[in-house]
Amino acid sequence: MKTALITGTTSGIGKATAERFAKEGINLILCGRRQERLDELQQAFQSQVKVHTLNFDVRDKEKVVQAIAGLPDDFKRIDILINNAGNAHGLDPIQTGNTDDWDAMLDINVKGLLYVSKAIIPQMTDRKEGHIINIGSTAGKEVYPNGNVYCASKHAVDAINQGMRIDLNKHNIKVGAVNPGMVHTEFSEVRFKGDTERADKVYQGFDVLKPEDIADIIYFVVSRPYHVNIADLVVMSTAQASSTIINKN
Ligand code: NDP
Ligand code: 8X3
Repeated sequence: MKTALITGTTSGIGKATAERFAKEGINLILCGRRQERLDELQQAFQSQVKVHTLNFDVRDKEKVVQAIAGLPDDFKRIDILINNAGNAHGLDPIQTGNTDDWDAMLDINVKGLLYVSKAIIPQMTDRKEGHIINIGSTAGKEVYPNGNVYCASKHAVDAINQGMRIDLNKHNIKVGAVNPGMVHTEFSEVRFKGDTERADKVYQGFDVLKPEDIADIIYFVVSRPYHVNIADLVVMSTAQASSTIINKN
């Protein structure tokens, strides 16, 4: 049985992916900062697979290292890493952007992803086997108005995904990105700092992607034979043609 460590499993895409993996018999290391949600998920999945929870902020380099180094024996071998934790903070033009928001997006989406990867990659290179999936975004392919720093963070994920694949190639490690367009999760609620009315409007009037749609694709990616690596995948709702062109009713 394989073991996957998924960051950001307390909500949205990470949670749906954990649910799907549990159904498919993949043991789980669930990560996030909201312990009560991690506990609920552990309760829900532990009749299907082995589950361990890790509570750390991906920004905290020491905690990341400690959490992964301290995994119990049954969970020490990580076959699949899903770098999913991430978010947007604000949607402001560059000239009035909030520098704390910028720090949060770069620290979580870019540096956090690197810290978690650095803590796990050595065991994969030692074994000459492992699979890393980086959750990017259409925002990592295309910049949209007021998306400036969030888009920069996801362009960085795109570059890191390519860099990881190149550097880990000789170690036989699979590396790929899944880049979704809009998915209805807590993403916009976080971006708009709890303004649920504004967040809901983002997804009104069109058939937006659901977290389960992305979980399906992530499971497809991890279930290919070892010699097949999905390197870079972009997925949008049928109603969405680009970050700004959406066929709303
Ligand atoms: P959600 O807000 O629903 O989930 C985000 C997850 O990330 C939560 O489980 C949260 O857990 C975790 N997280 C956030 N900050 C931290 C942190 N500092 N340390 C540890 N964990 C953290 O959003 P989504 O599911 O939509 O987002 C998941 C990924 O998908 C992100 O990388 C996002 O950029 C990307 N994405 C989302 C799209 C969308 O439209 N929704 C489209 C394209 C990409 P907790 O708060 O418990 O720590
Ligand atoms: C999240 C999708 O379009 O809100 O990455 O940036 S979008």
